[in-house]
Amino acid sequence: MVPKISTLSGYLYEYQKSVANPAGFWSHIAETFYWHKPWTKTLEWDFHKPEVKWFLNGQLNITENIFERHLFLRAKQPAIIWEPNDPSEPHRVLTYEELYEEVNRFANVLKSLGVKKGDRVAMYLPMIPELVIVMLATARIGAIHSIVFAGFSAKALAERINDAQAKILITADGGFRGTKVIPLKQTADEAIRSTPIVEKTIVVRRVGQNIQWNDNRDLWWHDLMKDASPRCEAEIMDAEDPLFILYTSGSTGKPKGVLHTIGGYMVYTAYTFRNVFQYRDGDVYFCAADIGWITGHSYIVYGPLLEGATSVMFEGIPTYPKPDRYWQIIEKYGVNEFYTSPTAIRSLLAKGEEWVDKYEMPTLRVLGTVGEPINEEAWHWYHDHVGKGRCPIVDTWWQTETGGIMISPLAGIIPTKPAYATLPLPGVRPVIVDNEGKKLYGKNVEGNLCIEFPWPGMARTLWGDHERYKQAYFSAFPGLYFTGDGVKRDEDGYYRILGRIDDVINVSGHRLGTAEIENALNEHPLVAESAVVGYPHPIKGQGIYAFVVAPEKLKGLDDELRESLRKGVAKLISPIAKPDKIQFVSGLPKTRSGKIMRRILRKIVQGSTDFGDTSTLTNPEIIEELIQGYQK
Ligand code: 7RM
Repeated sequence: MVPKISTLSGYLYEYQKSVANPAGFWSHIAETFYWHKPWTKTLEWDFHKPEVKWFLNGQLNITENIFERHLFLRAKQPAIIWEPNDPSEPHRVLTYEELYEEVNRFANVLKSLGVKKGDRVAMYLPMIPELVIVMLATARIGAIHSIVFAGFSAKALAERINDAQAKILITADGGFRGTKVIPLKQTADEAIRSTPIVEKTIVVRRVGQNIQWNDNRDLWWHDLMKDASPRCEAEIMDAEDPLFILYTSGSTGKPKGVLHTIGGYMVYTAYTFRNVFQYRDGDVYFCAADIGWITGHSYIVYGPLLEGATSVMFEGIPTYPKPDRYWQIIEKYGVNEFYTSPTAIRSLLAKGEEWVDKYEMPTLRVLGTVGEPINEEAWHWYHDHVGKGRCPIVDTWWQTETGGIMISPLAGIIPTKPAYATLPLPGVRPVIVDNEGKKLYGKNVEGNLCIEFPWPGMARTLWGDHERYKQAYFSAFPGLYFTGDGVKRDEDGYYRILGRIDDVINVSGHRLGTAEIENALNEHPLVAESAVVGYPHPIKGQGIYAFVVAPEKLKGLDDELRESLRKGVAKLISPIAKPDKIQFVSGLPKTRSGKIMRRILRKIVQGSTDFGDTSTLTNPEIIEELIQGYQK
C-alpha cells in the first residue's frame, strides 16, 4: 500500500519533499510495490528532446501488483462489483481470487491465439466485467491494450485499430444503455472491412441478439474460456515497456494514440487514488465513468485494484430507469467514495431535488468530479443534496496524457472552494505562463497551464509518432509540458481551471477536436467548408456549434440538410460529436493567409460583439451576416 497523507501539514511536508528530491520521493512510494528487479535509476528526463523515463531497468508485472500482492489477504474480498443497466437483472461480484482466475484464463486464451509481448489487442466492449478481464489479461502477458469507447463509429474504430495495428479485437454481441441496445458486433464487422490486420474477433455474449458470424474470424468468448487454465505466469516486463494506448482528440483531425508505460503509471495511479479519495481498506468505491476513457482506466481499474480496493462498475446511465439510479447504487452497496462528472451532476440537478433527497446515503464520505470545469451551482447541489453537506468534494483536474490526477484537493485535508481544483498533488509542479512563455509567479495571475517537471504517470509518447508528441505538448513553451488548458491562480494560491484554449472542446466531459467534426461535416457533398466552435451549454458544459458554408439554393431545405449533417457526424465519429446547432453561412471570416479567425466565431456564439482587432480579415463584412444568423 502506498503511503497516505492524513493532515494538511503532512501534505505540505510531502509536497516540499517531492520538489526538493523527486527521485527520492517517488522511489519511496515505488518501493511499496512488488518488483522482480529493482530499478537502477529513478528518473531520466529531458523536456526538450522530449524524453521521460522512470524506474529505469526495474522489472515487474502490473497484474502481480493487483493479484499476487493482495491475494493472501483479499482473496475473498470483492474486487469488482458490477451493477447491470437494468436493476432487475442480478448484479455480479468478482472477488480478487475470482478475477485473478478469469484474468489468467483469458491470458491463456490470448496466448493460444498467438498474442505475444508487445502486440496490440483492441477492445470495443460495453461496461461489463469482461472488459476488466481483457485489460488485465493483456497486461498479464505483456501485450498492449487499446480500448475504444463503445460509443465510437465503425470508421473511428477502424482508424484506431489500424493505427495501433491490433491483430485481435474483443467485442460483444451488443451493449445495454438505458432503453437502447447498442449493436457493437455489427459496428465492429463494419470496421473490420477496412482493417486487414485483424486476424481474430472474440465476441462476448451480452444481449443475446442475432448477429452475423464469420467462421474464419469470429470466436465466442465462452467457448474459448471453457477449457482455459486459471493459471498463467505473468510476463516479466521492463518498467518503461508500454502498458496501453488510449486515443484522444487533439487540435488536428487525427486522434492521438497516447501511450502509457507500466512502472510509472502503476505508481502514479495507485498513489493518487489512495490519497485524493482518502480510501480506507474495506471501503466501497464507485467511479461512474466509462472504462473507454482514461478516468475508467485509472480510477475504475488500475488505481483501485492496485490498492486492493472494492470498485463498483456500472453498465448503465444515471437516468435509467429513473434519475435516481446512482443514489440507488450508492445505498445498495454502501458506497463510501463516489466519483462522476459535472455533466452528470447538472443533468440530475435538472430533474429536481426530490430524486436525490429521499436517499440518505449514510455511508458516503467523499465526492469527486472530473472531466470539465464544475460551475458553482452544480458544486453546491452536489455538496448539499448528494453529500448532505458533510462530504468534501474533490474537483480533480487531469488529462488522458497525465495518466492520473494532477491538481485536486485531498479529501477532507485540503479545504475546498467551489469551482477550484485547489492545489497540486505531491510531485506535480504546475507553472502559469503568458503567451510569450514568461512564467507568472505569485498570486492572482492567469495564463497557460504548463507542468515544469516530470511525474511518473505522464504519457511517454504518441503511438508511432514521437514528433507529434513533441509538437503537441513540448513546443508551445520549450522546456515545459503544455496542457492546452487556461488557468488562474487566486489569492490563496489555489488553481482554477478555465478550460481548453486550443481547438479542443469539452462536451459532457468528452474531449472532441473541432477539426475532427469539421472533417466529418466537409464529407457531405453539399458542404464547401465548415468551422466548429464550442458554446456555453447549461448541461453539457459546452455545446457544438457549426458554421457551415453551403450553396445559396439550399434555402428552404435547411432542416433536412441539418439532419443529414448530424447523421453524417454520428456515422463518421460518434453520436456524442453531433453538432447541437448548425448555421448555414455564405463564408467564414478569414485572414489574408486563408486561416479561419476562430476567435470571432467563439465570440459570436457567446453572444459577444467584442471582436478585438479585425483588420487582418479579408472579408470583415461577413461578421454582420454571422451575427444576424446566430441561433441562440
Ligand atoms: C480526465 C480527463 C482532459 C481535459 C483537460 C481539461 C478538462 C479535466 C477537469 C477539467 C476543469 C477539472 N481527461 N478537465 N478535469 N477541467 N476541471 N477538474 O477528463 O483527456 O479526457 O480531458 O478535460 O480541459 O485538459 S481528458
